[in-house]
Amino acid sequence: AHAPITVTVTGAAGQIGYALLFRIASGAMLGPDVPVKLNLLEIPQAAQAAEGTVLELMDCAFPLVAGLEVFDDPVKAFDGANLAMLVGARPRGPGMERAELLSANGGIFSVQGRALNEGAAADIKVVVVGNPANTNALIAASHAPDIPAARFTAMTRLDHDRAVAQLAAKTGSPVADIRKVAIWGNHSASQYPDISHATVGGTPAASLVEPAWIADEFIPRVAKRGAEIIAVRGGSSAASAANAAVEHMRLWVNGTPDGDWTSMAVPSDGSYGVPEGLVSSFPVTTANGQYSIVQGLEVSDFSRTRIDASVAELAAERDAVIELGLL
Ligand code: NAX
Repeated sequence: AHAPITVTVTGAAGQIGYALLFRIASGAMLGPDVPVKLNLLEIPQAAQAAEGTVLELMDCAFPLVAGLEVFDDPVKAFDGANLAMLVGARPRGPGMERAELLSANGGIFSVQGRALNEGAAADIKVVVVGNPANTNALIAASHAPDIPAARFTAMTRLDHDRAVAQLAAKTGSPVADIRKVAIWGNHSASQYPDISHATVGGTPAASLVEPAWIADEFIPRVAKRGAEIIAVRGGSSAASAANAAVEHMRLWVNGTPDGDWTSMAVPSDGSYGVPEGLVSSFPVTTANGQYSIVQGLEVSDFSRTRIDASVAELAAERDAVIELGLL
């Protein structure tokens, strides 16, 4: 039998946490043969609500659940963690300045980076979902000197899935026919959803749609989908974000299928002119628990401008957290 994998989920009592924990416990993330120990981290005020979720998880009688525990101490919650899903973050309140938001989250992610450094398992893999996700991942990595920075990633799979869904709807094709959509840059409205390498049933996507649709409808629709969900649903994306977090980790652990890739925000190695160290989204393939940035893609002038604009925003966020003393 497979040894249990310890998965720590932060923000466990939040709406994404509520959608995520049941998927992990059911085996959707690591497969039907892998038992999971779930460590739920919350702030003290929300620990009781997380205990309520634990009661419900018990009541599902999931055969794969090998442990369920709630913590309000990050050091204990990350002790022995193989996978860490950092969902909890400080939301942007009304009238909150960007520096305030970065500083509040810097406090959270520096503490969690140190706690991971102290006790996580040697094979720890981290995905940051809580916003500003890319920069939060950068902060956590910088406070975990003994963990390779490459293990700290941020989630852009929701943006990737949104792009796939929009392209499928536009071309009237099944989602399963779509390959090689990519998200570049920051998980923010500046992101660049790219279909220049994508195919639909083997045909280049760019030959099936008008350039104006790409520039004026597809890109802004995907980049601003979060706001659209809030406007229509009256709450921010939750189940779709949880699904994307499951997919991010599932693919990282189990590998991307032949002939396709996923999108992940990872510390740049300088590929495609993205300054080294910035946690920026790239198309990546994964195998044997490791990811590699897809190399050698042609970058058009159209793509270059958009990648550079989003990367400039990431560099500005990094400068702001350096100024706040968080790196
Ligand atoms: P909620 O406000 O419902 O839940 C957040 C939870 O985190 C709360 O229960 C809170 O008590 C907890 N929390 C806060 N600080 C914590 C800490 N230091 N340690 C442990 N837990 C802590 O938010 P939810 O809708 O679940 O969203 C969570 C985060 O995901 C937000 O930052 C949100 O902006 C971000 N998102 C990121 C997405 C992405 O694609 N990367 C998409 C969806 C989502 O908007």
